[in-house]
Amino acid sequence: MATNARAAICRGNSEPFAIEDVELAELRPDELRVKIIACGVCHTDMAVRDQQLPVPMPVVLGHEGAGIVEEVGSDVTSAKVGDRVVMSFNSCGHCPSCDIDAPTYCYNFFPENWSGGRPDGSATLLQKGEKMNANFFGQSSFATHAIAHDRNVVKVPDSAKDLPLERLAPIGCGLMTGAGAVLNSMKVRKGLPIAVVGVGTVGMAAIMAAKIAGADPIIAVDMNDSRLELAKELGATHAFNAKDDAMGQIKELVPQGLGYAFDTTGINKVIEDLFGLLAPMGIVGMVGASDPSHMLKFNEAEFMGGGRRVMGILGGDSDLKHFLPKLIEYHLNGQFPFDKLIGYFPFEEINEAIESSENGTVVKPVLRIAEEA
Ligand code: CXF
Ligand code: ZN
Repeated sequence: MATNARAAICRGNSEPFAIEDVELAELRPDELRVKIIACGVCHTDMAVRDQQLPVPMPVVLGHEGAGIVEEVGSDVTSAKVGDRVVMSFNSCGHCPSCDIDAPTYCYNFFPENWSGGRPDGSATLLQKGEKMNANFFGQSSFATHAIAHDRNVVKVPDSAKDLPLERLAPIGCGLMTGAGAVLNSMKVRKGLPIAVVGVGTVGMAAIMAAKIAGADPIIAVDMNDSRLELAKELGATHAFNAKDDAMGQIKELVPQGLGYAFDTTGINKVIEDLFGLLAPMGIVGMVGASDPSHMLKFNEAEFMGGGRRVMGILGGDSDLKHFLPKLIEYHLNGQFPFDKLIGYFPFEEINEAIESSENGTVVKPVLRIAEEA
């Protein structure tokens, strides 16, 4: 039996998101139906709206959903009916990357997450009986209900039973990307200096994780002074405004060079400058969305001679089933206070939530979609 739901439909950037009636398809054996309690808003949703990513439209976006499982297919093992879950990106489970628990580099990432339906082309969502593009990041959580998959659902651990789902919703995207880049990808070492350029959700998560790792100093760079203040609250030991020769200030502070430089801007000049500030064996980690035509230039002798590394990082190399519970534990211990980034909006105010992210007033907007009973 199809399930009726309400979903925010994106028809591009010439019109606002509109909340309309839709129907969910029947579950396949590896799928779950989740009643969505809350969903974070991410820049990737806006990139799709602006048609910078090849996702078919119109579409139901939203990929930071948290909710309660209402129904499970016969093969599902990750959660059962009534469980509280968070959702993240989907992966195929049978490619060379998934084989080594590196699902962010799934060979089938596009069909699993961005094709508008299941990899076989079938619809997870319909409107008036016609296919509606959905299954975005294996969920499409800007909706009252979503179909998710065994591989992209993580049950909230019992230790976090008192944490509201609306707070946990955003854990499966920018937060895990920034924290994972520091803890999993670059494996930041205690006592080494790190610079984080761009302190949106990803950069702030990187700063909190750098503090967990014991990096020192932890340098935040951004153009927004109030964000730099917040970065300091979350663990940055120094904060430089990019307008005030931040690269020069880093050089002065850390003359021996940076152990780690983490770029969230995707601007090639910034990445090249950061490369020039690396100590021997230093790593530049890159997560920023960049212009697809851009090329990077760096000195071959410095690259090879000092064993320096330039590292492209997707999703913080997160193996969801292990890493998301670990981040939740850090939060419970007070070491990952990401709630300081969140601003809440009712579902009906999805367009205002998006606006708040774009004008920089809220770091991480989260939509409240239903009350948690
Ligand atoms: C994603 C990219 C792929 C892995 C998880 C996070 N970014 C979403 O905005
Ligand atoms: Zn995202």
